[in-house]
Amino acid sequence: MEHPNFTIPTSTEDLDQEVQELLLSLPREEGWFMSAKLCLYQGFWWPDNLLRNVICAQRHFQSHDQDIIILVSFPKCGTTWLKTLIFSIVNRSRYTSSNTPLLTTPPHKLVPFLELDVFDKKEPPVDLIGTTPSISPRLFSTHIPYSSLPESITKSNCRVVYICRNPFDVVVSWFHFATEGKPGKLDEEHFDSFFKRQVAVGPFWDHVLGYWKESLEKPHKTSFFMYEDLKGDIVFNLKRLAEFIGYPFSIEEEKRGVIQEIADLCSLKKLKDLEVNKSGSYLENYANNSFFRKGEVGDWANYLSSTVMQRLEKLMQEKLSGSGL
Ligand code: PAP
Repeated sequence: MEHPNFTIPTSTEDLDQEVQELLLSLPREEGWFMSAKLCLYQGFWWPDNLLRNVICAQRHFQSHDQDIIILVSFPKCGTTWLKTLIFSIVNRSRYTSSNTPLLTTPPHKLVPFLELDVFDKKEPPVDLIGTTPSISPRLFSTHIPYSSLPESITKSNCRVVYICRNPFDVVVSWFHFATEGKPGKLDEEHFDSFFKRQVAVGPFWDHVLGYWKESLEKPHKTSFFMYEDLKGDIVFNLKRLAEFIGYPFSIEEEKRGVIQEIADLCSLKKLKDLEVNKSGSYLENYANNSFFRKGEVGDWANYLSSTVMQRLEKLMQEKLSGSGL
């Protein structure tokens, strides 16, 4: 397969200097459950330490019509799950469920984040984004909001898959992720502050609505999935997903139960019990097992009184009003 010629930076020292200067000029705040400060860049709150990578991705990432599928999410909306599903769909003729790399490699390593993995390096990995990437099709993920995506993604024909989740379950999930191993109890104030304070890659509503609108305007380019829908009918949604990314299941595959096999392989229970996901850590900071918890829909109801629940539901309706979401 031919790949376009594109330049990747041999060194990003100039960019580092530029970002340091930019950081001084941007609004900065303490973030919700973040140890790093957040800065407001293009309308969204980014941890200081990721801004450079986002800018580097915006300037240097080149997508290619056929071979890239970009998986986008607000954190804690089902990123890890979607990575395993897309990886399995795309590679189903290469691997079976007994030899898939998913059994031995954490999902985040198989589908790297642009801003956390690919452009985190001083010299971005040439095997992945150089002129002749060793992997095809390339699969990437990102938390970058639509309006800040590298132009090459929005202008090319590569597919964008977005996964969204009920924000109240996102709060629960994020709380447990952030307080892992530390004392703390999730209370109603945490929910309030998630919507009032600065949250990494937030505001949540703007993130979701940016991709929602895009999926309505260009359904062939961006497809919008809900975590809850995947939970409700995984087979139906896997078919939809496979079709959208250009790897539809054949009737013969359906009959052989290939879809259900992928669903089972990527189930929370299966992934959580794998040794590779039980131990070790992703990017040093995050234990691999912290990406696999309960995976329940509606867990938030266990933490909220009906009064607060009603108030937050009203807030959600206001924020999403008129969007059709
Ligand atoms: P990230 O954006 O930081 O990568 P992400 O994977 O989106 O995190 O979110 C983790 C959530 O997805 C966890 O939800 P919980 O805290 O409510 O339990 C995690 O359990 C859930 N999750 C991970 N893998 C799966 C899966 N295979 N099926 C369903 N849910 C999953």
